[in-house]
Amino acid sequence: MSDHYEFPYPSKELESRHPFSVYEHERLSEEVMEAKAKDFYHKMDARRSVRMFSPDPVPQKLIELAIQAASTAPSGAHKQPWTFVATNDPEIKREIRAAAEEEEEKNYLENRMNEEWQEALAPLGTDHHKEFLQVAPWIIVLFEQRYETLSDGTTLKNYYVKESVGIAAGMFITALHHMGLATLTHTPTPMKFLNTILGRPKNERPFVLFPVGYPLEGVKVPDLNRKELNEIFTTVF
Ligand code: IYR
Repeated sequence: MSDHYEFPYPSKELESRHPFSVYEHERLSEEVMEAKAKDFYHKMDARRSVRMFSPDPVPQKLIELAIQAASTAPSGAHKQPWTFVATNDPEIKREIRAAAEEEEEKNYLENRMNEEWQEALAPLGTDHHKEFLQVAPWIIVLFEQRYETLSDGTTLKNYYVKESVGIAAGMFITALHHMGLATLTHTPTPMKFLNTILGRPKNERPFVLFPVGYPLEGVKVPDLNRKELNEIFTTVF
């Protein structure tokens, strides 16, 4: 098994102190791998962020499954430093919309986002109106846990929190798209109001907010192009 390794993992000593199991993995032929990879790429390339959702309800079970998929993300020291807070409560969604629009008015109308930033957003045509926060059946806020608080009140540090939560966010978006739902990565900055509205503790900081639902039928999206492989990829041999 480990002919190539002078220092096999786990060492006997390590395995005597911590549990390990054999990773089950089915090796596929390269043809099958390529077919699966192409399918997946095309599926992912069809994903778009949308800014108008249908009000049609989405069962909570589907949201839970996407969150379970997201929570399989790798994380620093396997701390899984995230909390997904979901609501479909009309009053809470209304409060979130009102608070988000208040912040966004400062961003857009009082130039808290500078001219260069607003110019970069011009092709997307975003503004301070965030109706989708009330129309989409679900709002899910992903909080990063900057540290962990134990029941005796002591705190434990988390590691690579932004990297870990960013990966989980990507997997959440992927899981939603895979099951046929749409979302938008929304950051109504500053987002501290989400702790108050959603009653989250002070070790948690909002990372990103996701309205989730079906896209509104006929919804339009900016006609954007994705970078070609040669613009984002290089090799070094
Ligand atoms: N948070 C604002 C502004 C915004 C910023 C970026 I960078 C975007 O890609 C899109 C929007 C908003 O949500 O409108």
